[in-house]
Amino acid sequence: MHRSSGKSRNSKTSSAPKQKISYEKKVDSAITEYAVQSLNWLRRAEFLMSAPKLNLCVEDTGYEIAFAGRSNAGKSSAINALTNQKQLARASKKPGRTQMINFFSLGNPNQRLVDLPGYGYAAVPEAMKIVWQKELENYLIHRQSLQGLVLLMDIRHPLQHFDVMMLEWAYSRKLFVHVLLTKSDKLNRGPANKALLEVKNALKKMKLDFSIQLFSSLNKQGLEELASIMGGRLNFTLDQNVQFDLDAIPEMSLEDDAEEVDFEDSEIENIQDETPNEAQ
Ligand SMILES: Nc1nc2c(ncn2[C@@H]2O[C@H](COP(=O)(O)OP(=O)(O)OP(=O)(O)O)[C@@H](O)[C@H]2O)c(=O)[nH]1
Ligand SMILES: [Mg+2]
Repeated sequence: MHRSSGKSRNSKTSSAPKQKISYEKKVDSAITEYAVQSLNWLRRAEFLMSAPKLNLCVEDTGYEIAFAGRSNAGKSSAINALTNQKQLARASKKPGRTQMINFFSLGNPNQRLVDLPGYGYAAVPEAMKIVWQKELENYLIHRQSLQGLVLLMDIRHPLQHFDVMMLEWAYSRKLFVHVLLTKSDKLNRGPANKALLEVKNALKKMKLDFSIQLFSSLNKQGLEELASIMGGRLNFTLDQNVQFDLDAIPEMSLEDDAEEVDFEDSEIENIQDETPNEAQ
């Protein structure tokens, strides 16, 4: 049962973050017991394996949700925020960091998060891009355990060409899509809500099975909402024996050195690929 606490986290977070944030931390007005327990469950995440292609992925059983989006959209950071682990997925200022399909188990190998390589990273040689696109397509079309996608788009650059392509793939497979407008900390509340409404209206026209929210790995806006969606889609069931405890919500923490360098699209085109060719 999802039960609202009706409590605000304002009091809890006032002592909060290490890093400089020039805006007020945005807090969901009501946090459900289900969200809290989902967050605690997600903290169990462990790296399972990396695969360069579909036929080398973990066994296609159980449930998984894949995080997809343009390079630098914040996929790896979102997985780290969600699991409250600083380096579970490797995040980087340098676009193109994630180069494999990375699987994370949630206490059980049949419930997984998947960090996909970002698309739209122009510094990758054309031939490699084509191979990657094919692998991504293979994964999205054939993966039976895939329950849905979390599609991440930088709130300042939503619905780019590849994002629309992902949405079309999702639609063709009747996959559920949960959209995160990421880096919401970069905009004030008014412009952020305006962007949310605009993207929502555009998606409605695509007749998708979707939901959408604002998200920030930096100030943790939308974390509980995302955790609830993950729990629901990955078949996480509420443990009625566990006491609902608001203090059990993971505290936010982002190291000072995680400060972001922004890459505008044109800059992404020009960055040389210095990323080592290793897992993740
Ligand atoms: N301000 C801000 N910066 C963020 C946020 N999320 C991620 N970043 C920064 O954006 C950059 C890219 O983040 P990643 O999580 O590595 O992005 P990615 O989508 O996994 O990138 P690829 O692996 O290249 O596909 C890093 O410098 C992060 O610190 C956020 O919510 N707010
Ligand atoms: Mg990544």
